[in-house]
Amino acid sequence: MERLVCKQKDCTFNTQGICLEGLAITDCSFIVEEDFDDTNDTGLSIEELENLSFDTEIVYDLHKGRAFSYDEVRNLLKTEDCKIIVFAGDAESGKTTLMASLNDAFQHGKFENFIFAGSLTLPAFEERCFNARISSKGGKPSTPRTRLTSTEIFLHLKIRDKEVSYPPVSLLLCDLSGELFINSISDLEHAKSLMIVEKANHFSLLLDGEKIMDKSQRHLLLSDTKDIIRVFFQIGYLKKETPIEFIITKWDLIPIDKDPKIGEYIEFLYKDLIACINDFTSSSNITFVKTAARSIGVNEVEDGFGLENLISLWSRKEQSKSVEKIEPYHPKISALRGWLSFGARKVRRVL
Ligand SMILES: Nc1nc2c(ncn2[C@@H]2O[C@H](COP(=O)(O)OP(=O)(O)OP(=O)(O)O)[C@@H](O)[C@H]2O)c(=O)[nH]1
Ligand SMILES: [Mg+2]
Repeated sequence: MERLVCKQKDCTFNTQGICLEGLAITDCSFIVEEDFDDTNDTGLSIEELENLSFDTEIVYDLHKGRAFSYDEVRNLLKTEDCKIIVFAGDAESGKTTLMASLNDAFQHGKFENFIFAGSLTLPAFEERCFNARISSKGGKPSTPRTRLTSTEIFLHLKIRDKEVSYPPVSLLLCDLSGELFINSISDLEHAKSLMIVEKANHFSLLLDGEKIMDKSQRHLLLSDTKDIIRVFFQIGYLKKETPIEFIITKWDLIPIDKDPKIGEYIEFLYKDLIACINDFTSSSNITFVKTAARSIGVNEVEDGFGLENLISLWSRKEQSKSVEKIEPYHPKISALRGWLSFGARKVRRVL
């Protein structure tokens, strides 16, 4: 018997029937006919299979679409080249909502230049969107807080340009609790346990738009953001070449047209953040993006505003990282350290 196989390394044709280059079977020179043994993947003939008795319990370990853990990601990266996007920023700055909204936007065809090319963690995306959708019917949308000790933190999203001129790009979106980053500020050992930052192809630092609007909170937001940058440069996890995005979230809550002073403050914020990075490197790999992943419809900002700019940034061709040494942080130890450093920060602020 004969079957069609693709000879190109890592092509998804053999596993999913989809040509990596987006070509028709007849147009792809890598797809060839090959002799095929009529026994099957089990190595048994049809007759032997029919006579099998099922006394023995066979357990197959299929991935059910949960977010990936570190170990699972290590395995995945052996077969699929993925870009790791680490989302950092204060608790409730909108990290999880932004990730979930990316998938939502793809499902609703909201992007002009990109299409959805698959995900191994669709249920995990759905789980994160569910509460926001339910509560948005009754008023303000709300995403459940990410647990400090969560170990299943990677969401997988494969994207492609609409013209299918380039191969798809796989993204691993890292959904950590904001407290882990805040705790890193006052505890270097804790910061070092977030080794995934060193492996990031992109470090996306979120700035909460709601806090930018609140004069009593904006100063602390800026100083915390600069401290996060400093700590990860100091321990060498952020490097000259690491692309850094500053993402202002909840742009729908910022009435930029009504108050010119806000525009001036945002200009100042940008300059201050660039100056902070320039203390460590003269990198030009810094981008500012404004987003409203889940707009509540004020200030005429639509849902999903700015997300395409992010997709466009992440889909650029760059060197991907070696995956051998991805290590998890240790949730239990980190949680304990977190509480201790949280206490220390409170004291620091009171003083
Ligand atoms: N108005 C508005 N609210 C938003 C937007 N994005 C997120 N939010 C709200 O901000 C709150 C916090 O969002 P999360 O995504 O849970 O924040 P997080 O950074 O993941 O928080 P932690 O998991 O605690 O670190 C939720 O109630 C969201 O509904 C937005 O674009 N506009
Ligand atoms: Mg979260």
